[in-house]
Amino acid sequence: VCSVDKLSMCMDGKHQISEPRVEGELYQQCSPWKESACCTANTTEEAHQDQSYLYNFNWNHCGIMSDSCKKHFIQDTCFYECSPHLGPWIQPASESWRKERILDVPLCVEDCNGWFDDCKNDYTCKDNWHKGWDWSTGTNRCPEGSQCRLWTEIFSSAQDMCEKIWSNSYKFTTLRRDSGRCMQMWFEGTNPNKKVAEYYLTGDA
Ligand code: FOL
Repeated sequence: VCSVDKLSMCMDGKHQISEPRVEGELYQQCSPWKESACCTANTTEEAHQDQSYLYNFNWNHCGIMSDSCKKHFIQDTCFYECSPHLGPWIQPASESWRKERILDVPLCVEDCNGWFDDCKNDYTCKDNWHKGWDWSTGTNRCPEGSQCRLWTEIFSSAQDMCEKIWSNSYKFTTLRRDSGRCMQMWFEGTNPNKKVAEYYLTGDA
C-alpha cells in the first residue's frame, strides 16, 4: 500500500527514500533531521560537496560562491532531501529527474532574509536555477547570452530569490520562526516543521 500519512512522508524525488526513518549519522548541517529523515547519510555528505553527484550542480558558476552564501544552499539541500514533513506541499512534477516536487512551502521570513543577505555580494547569471543551463560539460554553466551579475541585480529582493530560485518550491511569508505557521530550513533539536505541516493539513493544530 502507498503511504497516506501526509504528516510524515517522503516525496518521490531523485534521492529521497520511500518512507522517513531514523538516521543516526547524518552529516553536519543535515544532522538535525536524524530522528526522522527522507535522506541517507550518503546524500547528506554529498550535500556538503561543491560538485556533488546529487544533481552535478555547480554553485561556483560565476566565480567561487562565498562560504556564508553556500551554507544556505547546503541547508536548503538538507531541507529538500531530508524533510519528512513536506506532505501538504508535494505535487506531481513534470521534470525527467523526479516524479514529485514541492510547491509554495511557506518559508519563515528569517530563513529567507538571512539567505538573501548572506548571498548579496555573490554573483549568478540566472534567477531560476532549475532550468536553462548549459550542461554540455556535464555540470551547469551559464547559458549563452546570460551574464554573471551581482546577486542583487538578478534577484530584486529576498522574496524574489526564495520564490524564483527553485521554481516556487518556496513561498515567501512574513511569518516568523516562532509563529508555528512557517517552515524552517534551520533548526536545532526537535523538528519544528511537523507542527507546521499538521496545521496546514488540519487547519487547527
Ligand atoms: N531545493 C529546493 N528547495 N527545491 C527544489 O526543487 C530543489 N531542487 C534541486 C536542488 N535543491 C532544491 C535540484 N536542482 C537540474 C537543475 C537543478 C536541479 C536539478 C536538475 C537540471 O538538470 N536542469 C536542466 C533541466 C532538466 C529537466 O527539467 O528535465 C536544465 O535545463 O538546466
